[in-house]
Amino acid sequence: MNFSLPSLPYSYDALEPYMSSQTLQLHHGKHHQTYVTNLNNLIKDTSLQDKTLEQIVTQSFGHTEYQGIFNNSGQHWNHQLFWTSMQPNAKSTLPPNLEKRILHDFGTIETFKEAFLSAGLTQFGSGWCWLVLEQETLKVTKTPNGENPLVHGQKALLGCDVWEHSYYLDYQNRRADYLKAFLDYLVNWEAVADRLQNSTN
Ligand code: MN3
Repeated sequence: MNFSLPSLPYSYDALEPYMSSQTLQLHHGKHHQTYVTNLNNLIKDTSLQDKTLEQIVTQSFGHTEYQGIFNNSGQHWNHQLFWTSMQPNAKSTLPPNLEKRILHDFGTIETFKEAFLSAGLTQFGSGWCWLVLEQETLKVTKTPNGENPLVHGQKALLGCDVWEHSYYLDYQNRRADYLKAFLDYLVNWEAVADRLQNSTN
C-alpha cells in the first residue's frame, strides 16, 4: 500500500488568525508530507507493506526494529485526525449528544476544557493531547511524539498537536494560548460528535 498526503478540507488561510497560512503550509505541506514519504519508504519490502494504516500503527508499536515505521505511521494517522478536527468559523456550541456525554463524565464543559488544556501544557516536549472514549467513558489523555489512543485501545474523538511546529510561528512559546485558541475557535465539534456517535453504535 502506498499512502498519500490527504488534502485539507479547507484552504491554507482559512483558519486565520488562529492558525496562520504559513503554519499550515509548513505543517501540512512539509511536516505531514515528510511523514507520508518516510512511511512509504520504510514499509517497502517489509511484512507491513500491505497492511492498513491502523494495522501498521498498532503492529509496529513497541517494537524497536519498527520504531521508524511507528513514528511515521502514527504521525500520519494523528495528522489526518487533527486536520479533520478543525474548521473555519467553528461554532462554540457542542452538539447535544457530545455535550451530554461531556457533562456526564467531566461535570462541566469548562472542566473538560481545563483538563484538555492542562494535558497539552504538561506534555513535556513533543506530543499530543486527546479526548478519547475508553470503554464507555470519556477521558482526556496525552501521548509523547507520534503515540496515539489507537495503541491504547481507545477511540480518539479529538486530538491536538502540541509539537512546536504546530504553534511556534503563531504563538512562539505560548502553548497555552495556542491550546485556548484551538478549543475556542478551531475545533469542529460536529466532527467530534460524529466520532462519538460512530464509536458508540
Ligand atoms: Mn504536526
